[in-house]
Formats: sequence, structure tokens, C-alpha cells
Amino acid sequence: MAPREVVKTSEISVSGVLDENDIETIDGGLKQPSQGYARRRNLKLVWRNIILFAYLHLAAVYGLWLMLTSAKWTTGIFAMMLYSMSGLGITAGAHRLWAHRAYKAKWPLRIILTIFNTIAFQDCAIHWARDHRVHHKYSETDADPHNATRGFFFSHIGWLLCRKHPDVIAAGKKLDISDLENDPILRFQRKYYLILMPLLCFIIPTIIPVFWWGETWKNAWFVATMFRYTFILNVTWLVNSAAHKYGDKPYDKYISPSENMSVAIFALGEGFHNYHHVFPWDYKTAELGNYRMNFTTAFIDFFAKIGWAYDLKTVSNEIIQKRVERTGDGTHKSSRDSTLW
Ligand code: ST9
Ligand code: ZN
Ligand code: ZN
Repeated sequence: MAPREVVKTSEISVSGVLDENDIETIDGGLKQPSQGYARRRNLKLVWRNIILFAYLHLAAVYGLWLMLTSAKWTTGIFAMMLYSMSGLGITAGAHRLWAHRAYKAKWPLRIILTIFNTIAFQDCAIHWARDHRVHHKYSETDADPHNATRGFFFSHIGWLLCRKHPDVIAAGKKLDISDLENDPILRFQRKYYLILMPLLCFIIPTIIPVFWWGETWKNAWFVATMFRYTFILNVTWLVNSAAHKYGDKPYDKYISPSENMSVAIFALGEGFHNYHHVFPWDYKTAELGNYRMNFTTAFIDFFAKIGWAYDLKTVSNEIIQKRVERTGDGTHKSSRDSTLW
């Protein structure tokens, strides 16, 4: 059997930490999934998901066609609004607030983010954040839900078309997610998810264009709902697939996550993935808080100004620079500047 790729773990900021002995480690910090892991890969396809995702993607292509040919422009703008809102529910909510605790939020902002998050339908925030903590802790091993070493397709969508590897569940069960479980707003979302999610992701977005500006049912369903939802899913998945494969590694050349500008633009600032895996507690998920490329940072900064977001965590330039010099691949702007001398 060919030797498995050795990957270096990143630092983590999540509250739930696993015992390092749970995964075979070599070289003090380098992880290598054992052959036992590979042997236990028993792919159990979930046909319900395969059929639903196939429908979703066909419907989205049709929705794109309708948007370009027959939908009202207001429906297109509405779809973009839903894209921004639900995108923020993932980036500012599930990801930076709940999975990483990169900042704190008062209850009005937590309610807004929970509503946005439910429009996005990527499963309830507690489960999303739990899986994401496992992803950071065990990146590129079988305990990583969307293990990128299993290929682009698996890390993009394939992981949602089959049962989870047992290591994912075992690793997740050892995490401390009491902070998530203790949040009454998140518990409410989880408890009523099967009512709230269909309403906010599918029913209301289809009804509004019809009753508000006289859109047809067909255009409302395929453009504002199917195309918008599928588009956001794919943008999110690109962080797991493309940003774990293509791009520079200015902060740590030993890990797969990379700086991918194209993904960052569509993912509201989530694509600077080499930085993010090295410094996951930074609320900007990037070194620079460039608002054009990082709408989520602008959103959090706005709420920090009015006091609803606080304790924003970030990383000092000195720490970043040290890490760049120690493990970077030489593409960091400071390395390029110094070669000019
Ligand atoms: C979707 C999620 O698309 C996308 C997440 C992407 C993450 C991206 C991160 C990138 C960074 C951020 C960038 C954001 C950019 C956004 C840009 C926006 C513009 N720990 O799951 P089940 C246990 S969702 C501990 O069914 P199966 C637990 O007891 C799309 N325990 O596993 C659990 O019960 P419960 C819509 C765990 O049976 C039980 O096992 N959703 C863990 O193997 C069963 O869990 C769908 O399509 C754990 N980690 O099934 C649904 N995991 O949960 C898709 C499980 O009640 N999912 N347990 O505690 C499924 O159908 C199934 O999960 C499955 C696996 C078939 C994939
Ligand atoms: Zn990642
Ligand atoms: Zn993360």
C-alpha cells in the first residue's frame, strides 16, 4: 500500500480539545492516519441525498436560465439579498461566532444570525459548528468530515452523499461543545429546525416574489429558492475543496489549506484558508481586514461599533511575522518586499 500523505496539524482555538493520542502522531505534531483508518473506510451511499442534490443542481441550472431570460429583475436582486443574508449566517454566525468563538455577540445579533443561518439550511448551527471544530482539529485525516485527501469531489459534495467515517463521530463525541449546547437561541433553532428551516429557506423566499412584485411561481421557486440555495452551498463547499487545494501558503507550507482569492470573493471573505487554519481564532479569518474581499469582517465591525459584537479576537503582526518566517512558503508580502533589497 502506498504511504499516506503526512500532514501537519494546525493550531486550534476551539474550546473542545481532543486527546492527541486519539490519532496516531509522529514527529511531535505531524499526524498520519494509520492504515487501520483506511481499512475502516466503508463507503455507505445515502441515496436520498444523492437524488435530492441531483435535483437541486438541475433545478439551479434551470433557475439560472430563467433568471437570465424571464425573471423580473427584482427577483434577481431578492436572490442576491438572500445570498448575502444566508452567507453571513454561515460566515459571521456558524463559522466565526459559534464554531471558533472569534468574537462575542449580544442576543439581538445572535437572533439575527440564527435567522440568517436558518435561511442558509446547512443544518443547525450546533451540528455545523461541531463538525467544523472536528475539521480543524483533525484536518486531512479520516476524522475530518470533508477530508480533502480523499479528493476534490469528496471534500466538495461527496462527504454529504455517504455516511460519515466512524472516526468523525468518535472525534466529535470527545469535543466539548457545552458552549453551544448552553446557548438557548441555538437550542431553540435545533429543536424547531424542521419547521424553521423549510419556512425560511424554501417557503417564504418563494412566496415573497409572487405576492410582493407579481413574479410567477416558477421563477420564484427556481430563481429565488433553488438557484440561490444551490449557489451558496457550492460557494461554501469550495472552501473545503478548492481552498484546501489551490493557492499560496504564506503562513504554513506544511498544511493543505491555501489562500484562494476567488473563493474569498464569493464566500464573503472566507477563502484565506491558509491563514485561517493557522490562526483560527482571528475574527477576520484573514490577515488583512480588506472590506472589499471580506464583507463578513465589515459586518462584524459594524456591529462592534454599535456594541452588539465585542471581544473581537485577532493576531498581532509580530506573531504573524514569526510564523511566516518559520513555516511560510515565501509568498507572504513581507517575503516579497525583502527580496527587493
Ligand atoms: C451542508 C453543510 O452543506 C456544509 C458545511 C460546510 C462547512 C464549510 C466550512 C468552511 C469554512 C467556512 C466557510 C463558510 C463560507 C460560506 C460562504 C457563504 C456565501 N460529532 O450527521 P449524521 C453522531 S448541509 C459527534 O446523520 P451519518 C450524532 O449522534 C446541506 N457526533 O451522520 C448524530 O446525531 P445528531 C444540507 C456526531 O448518519 C449521529 O451521529 N444538509 C458527529 O453518517 C448521526 O449524524 C443536508 O443535505 C460529530 N461530528 O450521515 C444533510 N457527526 O446529529 C446532509 C455525527 O442528532 N447530511 N454524529 O447529534 C446528512 O444527510 C448526514 O449528515 C450524512 C451523514 C448522510 C452526510
Ligand atoms: Zn478548512
Ligand atoms: Zn474554521
